[in-house]
Parts: sequence; C-alpha cells; structure tokens
Amino acid sequence: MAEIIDHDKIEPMPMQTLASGMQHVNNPVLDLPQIEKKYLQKVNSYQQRDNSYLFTDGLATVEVKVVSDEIIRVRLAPNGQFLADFSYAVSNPDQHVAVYAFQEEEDCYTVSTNTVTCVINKADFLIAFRDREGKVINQDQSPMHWEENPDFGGYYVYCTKVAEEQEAFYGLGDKPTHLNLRGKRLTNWNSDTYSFAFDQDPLYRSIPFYIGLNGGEAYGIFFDNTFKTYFDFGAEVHDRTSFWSEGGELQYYYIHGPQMMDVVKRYHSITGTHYLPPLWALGYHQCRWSYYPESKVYELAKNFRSRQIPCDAIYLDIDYMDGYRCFTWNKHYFPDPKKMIKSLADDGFKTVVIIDPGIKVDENYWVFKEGKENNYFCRRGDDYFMEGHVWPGRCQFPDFTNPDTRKWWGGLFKGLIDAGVAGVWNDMNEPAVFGRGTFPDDVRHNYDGYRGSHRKAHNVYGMQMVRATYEGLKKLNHGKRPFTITRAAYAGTQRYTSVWTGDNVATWEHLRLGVLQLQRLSVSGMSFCGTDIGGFSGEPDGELFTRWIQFGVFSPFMRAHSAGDTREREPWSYGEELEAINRKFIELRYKLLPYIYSVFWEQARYGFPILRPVTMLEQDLDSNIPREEEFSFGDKILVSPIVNPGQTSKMVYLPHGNWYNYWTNALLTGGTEIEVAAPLDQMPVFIKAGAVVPEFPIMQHVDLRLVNVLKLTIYYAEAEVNSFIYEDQGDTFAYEQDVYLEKKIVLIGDKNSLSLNQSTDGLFIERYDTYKLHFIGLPFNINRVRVDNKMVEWKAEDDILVVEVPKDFRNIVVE
Ligand code: MIG
Repeated sequence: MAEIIDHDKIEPMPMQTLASGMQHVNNPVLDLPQIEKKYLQKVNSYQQRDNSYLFTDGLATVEVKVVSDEIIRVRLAPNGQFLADFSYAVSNPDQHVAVYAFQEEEDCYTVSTNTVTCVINKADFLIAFRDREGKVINQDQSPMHWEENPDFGGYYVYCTKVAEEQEAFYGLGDKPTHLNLRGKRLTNWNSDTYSFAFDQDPLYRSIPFYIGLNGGEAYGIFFDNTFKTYFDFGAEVHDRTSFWSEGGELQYYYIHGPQMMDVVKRYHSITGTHYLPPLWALGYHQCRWSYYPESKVYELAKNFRSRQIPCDAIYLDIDYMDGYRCFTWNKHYFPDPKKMIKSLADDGFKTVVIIDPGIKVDENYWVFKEGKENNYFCRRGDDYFMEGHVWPGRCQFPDFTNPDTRKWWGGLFKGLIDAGVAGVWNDMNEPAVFGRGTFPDDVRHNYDGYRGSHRKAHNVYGMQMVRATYEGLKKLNHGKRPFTITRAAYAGTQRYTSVWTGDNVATWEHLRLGVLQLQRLSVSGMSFCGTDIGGFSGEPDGELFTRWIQFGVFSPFMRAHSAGDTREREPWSYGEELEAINRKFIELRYKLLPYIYSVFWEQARYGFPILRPVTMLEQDLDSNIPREEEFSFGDKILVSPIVNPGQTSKMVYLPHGNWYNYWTNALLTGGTEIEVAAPLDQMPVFIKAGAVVPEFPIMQHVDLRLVNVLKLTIYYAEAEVNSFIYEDQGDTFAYEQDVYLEKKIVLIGDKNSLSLNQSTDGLFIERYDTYKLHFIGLPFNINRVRVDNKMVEWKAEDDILVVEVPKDFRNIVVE
C-alpha cells in the first residue's frame, strides 16, 4: 500500500484571537485516542445504477457518478452505507450527460464521458482522472481512508492526492493569503475574526472548492462537506494534496477543465450563480457603525447631494434598533422610520438595515415569543436552549436549518419592507457569540430534516440565515429583486446574496489583502463581493482612503464602512483635494455601470467569475502564478490597484495582446511589464483592444439613468472581437421572462477600416434612441462612415472619431 500522510502528526493551527478576546476551542482531531486508520483495499466487485457506478472492496463502497460531461462525483461509504444524498450547496445535481461508458480492463475499471475518464485501480482502489488524450490530470496518492469517531459517531474522512511538482492551487474563498495556496494548510470553520491578519485562518467563510493548475491545465475539486474541513496543498509533504473532514461523507466533485474559466463556470453549474442584482446595488454605498439619529442620516444624504458625489445606498448598523432587538426601531433616534426612508428614497437613496441572528431573551418581545412558542430556536444536546450573549444581551438563536424557521424568519421582514427598507445586511452569522466565539458542538439542528449537531451545521448556519432573509424579501418585495449582504457563507451561498470580507483594518496591508481576497472569492464562486472600503477598524489617512476608493470602483460590491470608534469617514472627510479625487472615482464607477452590469449578467447567466487574476487570463504562462495585483473585471478591463503609500507609478503586467491606457488612450502592447503613471488621482486601468465599452453619463444615483443617448467607446483592434451589453428594467425579475436586451457587437478591424455589427436578443426596449460612438486608436485616415449602408456625418475631436447613430444600427463601417 502507498505511504500516506500521518494525520496524527499534523500540528494544530495557531489559535486565533477572537473579537471578544477569547480563544477558539482546540481542534478535537488532535485530542483523539489512537484509532486505527482504515484504507480502501482491493476492489472486488462493482454494480451499476443508471449513471452511478458502485465499487466495493467487500466492506467499503465507493460511488462514482457522472454528473455532466465534465463533472464526476466520488463518494465513500466506509461501512457500505452512504449518508443521505442531501446538500445545501448543490442546486443542480443532475445535469445533461451526452454519453458515458463503463469498461472493465485487466487492472482497472473506467467510467468515461466524452471529455473525462475516471479510472479506478483494482489492486489498490486508487482513483485518477484522465483527459481524452489519456493524460492524467488528477490522481490519488493513497486510497481514500477514514477513522471511526468514537465520540460523535461517523468517521473522520481523508483523501490524499498527488500534487505535481509545478502545480499551483487557487480557490477556497476568503483566505487572506497569497493567491497560490501551494505550501499552505487551511481550515474551513466560519469564524468571527475581527482585525484578522495576513495568513490568519480560518476566517468567516467556508468554500471547500479549489482549482489545481499544472502545466497550463486546470481542474477543480469541490469537497462538499459542511463539517470542519482541512486542505493541505503540499504543506505537510511537498508532493501531496490532502483534504479531510471531522465528519460527514467523503464526497467530492472532480471538475474537468482544462481552462480555469471553465472550471469556475462548471462549479457554478453545480452550486448556482447570483441572480442579477438590482442596479442600485452596484452603485456606491455608504455605511458606518452607526449613522444615527435620523438627523445624522439626513445630513449624510444632504452632503452627498450637495457635494455631487454619487451614492445609492445608506446603511443603518445595529443602533437603529431598540436595544439591538431585531425587527424593531429605536423610536428615540428614529421617530418615524417610514417617513425618513421615504424622504431618502425621494432623493435617490436606498436604505439597507442590519439584522443579526441573536434574538433577545425577553418575554415582552414578539419575535422572541413567536420563536419560543413555535420551537424555532436552537437547543443544546440535553435540550436546553442554546443561549449566548451578543449585542442585545442574553439571546437565543433561530435554527435556520429548519425550513419552518426560515419561513417564519422571512416573514419577519414585513415591517421593515413596509417601512421602505430596500436591502438587508446579515452580520454575526458564523454564528458569533461573545465569549466562546461560537456555538458549542452539541447544539442540535434540524438540517432540513436530516438532523445534525453544530459540527455539521456550523458552516451553513450563516448561509441558511441569509437564504431565509433572501427568500423572505423576495416574497415581500412585490417582484423587486432583493438585495442582501452576508458575512458568513458556505459554498452555494452566492445564490442568495453578496458578501463582504468582514472586519478588516485601515492599513495598506489590508488594502493589498482585499485585492487578494476579492480575486479569490471570485474564482471560488462568490463573485459579488467587496471589502470595507477604508478599513473597518483603525484610521486610514486620506491617501489610503482614496486608494481604497479606487480599488472599490473595481470591486464587484462597493461600500465604505467603518467602526464606531473611528473618526468620520466619508468621501469628503479628507479635505477638498482628496474629495475631488474620490468624487472622480465614484463617478467613474457610475460611468462604467452599464459595463459592470453586463459583467454581472455574464456571471448570472453563464457563470463567469467577475474578477479574474492574470493567471486565469493566461494560464499557460507559469510566470503569471506569482502575479497578484493585476486582475480583470469582466474580460475588457484590467486594473492594478495601488496598494502602497507614496506611490506615483507602478510596474504593471499586461497580458498578451493590445491594451489602451484608460486615462490617456495610449496603445500598449502586452506580454510584458510596463511602467504606468499612477499619481494619486489615477490608478492603472486598461481597456482591451477591440472592446466596445458602454458608459453612462455622470449621475448621482441610478434612478437618473434614463438618458436619451448612450455613449459607446470603441477601442480599435486589428482583429475580430465580441462585446456584450446587457440591459433590463434594473430591479425586477422580468428578465427571467426574457424582458432583457443582450446586445452583441462584433468589431472587425483591419489596416484601413473598422466595422461593427450589432445583433440583439430579448424583449426589453431601452429608453434612449441614440448611441454616441467614440472611436479610439483608429490607425488610418477617415474618409467616410457608413451606417447600414448610408453615409453619415462624423467629426474628429482630439484624435477621437465621434459619430451619433441610431441605437438599432446593424452595421457600421469606418474607412
Ligand atoms: O461585533 O454591527 O463585521 O461590519 O459594523 C461587531 C456592528 C458587530 C461586525 C461587522 C461590522 C459591523 C459590526 N459588527
């Protein structure tokens, strides 16, 4: 038998300090008595059930299931009995499979689709995945193994795979460390980690999905296990990757590539994507702990409008509540919430409120009483209620894994929605408890009828909370798209919500961490993500704040937030000069909104990640693996945020091909690093040659977008390049009934001419009549411009050709 990792020798992760100053409980794996590890033995028989194949060594059973042409799921039942096939993460377990085949060979069995072959070795039960050419993409280093768990029942389950010499690893959600996870061991256990540090682990989210990239070829592994899971990417032994769990089933999906983009897309095909967010959710959001009383909120709103700094949402943190009781208002601070929210809405601001999971133990509080009467709160192993202290004092906690509890919870938002609240922010849902950090393991959960202790439900608690919130808002919202934001998450949570990276710090290091975390979240299936702009705790100086706003423009979710004990921190807090720069960049966000919205459509509809590390853009170049600061937002805009103080220029790597500097329109040739000017009022932003980028005029909030003319900037390339522009009503689900407009513009450039062909799909009718086209970088002298075969007028302004054309043009030729 192959040599294996001795998991008993694994050192505990360093203990982390929690917000409350308490420590995590020790890792129980380490305190176990010596228990025999068992390994799969020789395969002695198999059986087929539809697209599943069951192999056994006489005792244990392994199921190999063909999920799609590119996805194969492997499950292990140590004693032959599989656990219930239930997953919170997976929304689409049975996909289309063109063909699959089974074969018995002398030394192995193979299960194949037309793209991937899973090989099960008879002698040692090692499993491998090969591509069509027979090349091994991923293989077991030792057979799957397990240890019985005498304390809780079930098994600790382990899978150990070969890590190839040059293999790099991506994914795993919010880990605040280098993009390439090679050499790291990481844990998934949702944790409230105030002021977390570089390399600290675990943080708030558990996304047990990684991508391996070796020699330019990528694949993914999604270990769908909600217990505390561990991943080791060659930390313990250089040439081994292991993942293991403290319970549940060893169940993983092998996701074939070889393109990283396709791996992420296919991961999304199993776990879902975020629906199209309301357009206002993509604007600039202003948050702080907390804006109160009402007069403060009005003053904030007035400042935005009088200073002409665009903003779409204002957040109310916990102080809006009465003694931190969820679903109540502090009437002293907010005497008439409905009136205030209406007045903000009239001025173009949406109001988002925080809701925590802890419900105050208070017999005079209707939420507590209803929860208690209906048995919606979590209980301990011995049937006591799970009680713990959080902001309201002594609290009980809804069991969001109970479908009845979720339904009740969703309905609790009626009052807030009736008052005009537009979005909900779910915090503290790791769940966080003052003192010991989180719930004890013995807390019981309904787990949608499949039952489990907190060991099993911990990592999905926040996901099910925000799911309940989302589902409630969807019902109450009269057809409008909900907007939610969560701190804790598990794989699949992207179906319900956006996320933010939690309590970061106002330091340059944290700005850099944010750049890493958002890229990582994006390739891990959680594209709708953002950081607290400016840093939650601590004081940013003006320069740091401005650089963070700049990164925020290219963060899928753009919200400034700060802790209560910090100085006020709005875009105007650092003097006029910086205010002007902050305004310029928030304006840029609004100008780019039609592009940004189209990128969100590509995410929702096709499962493309929003932020893409350069490695993903050029995965065949190993030299890209260490690059961490350049990334693209969608496939047309590449940025490299400034993450160091005092910097006025930056060496930026541009992938192969031609790019335009967004600020100067200078044409640049990629495939190399170039030095880019980056004074404080600029950050490196590049547009891919051949792109057609739609732009809104500057507006103070998205309700003002109903313009007569839409600007399209066309960046010449000597090539054929497709661009997509997506439009719809912006806040309803009518797009699901085809009320949207997807425009495809094909640019074809050669030495002496440029043509654009437009085609459209969908039933939505845009309000504007005209496009104002700006052509950048035309390398030839312009003689004429024809639109649908008719000559039209044109003018040239500073090397830019400007033409107005009807929005429904089919063909334009510039020559
Ligand atoms: O224990 O609601 O991460 O964004 O402002 C702190 C107060 C609770 C933590 C969140 C932060 C929020 C704060 N919350």
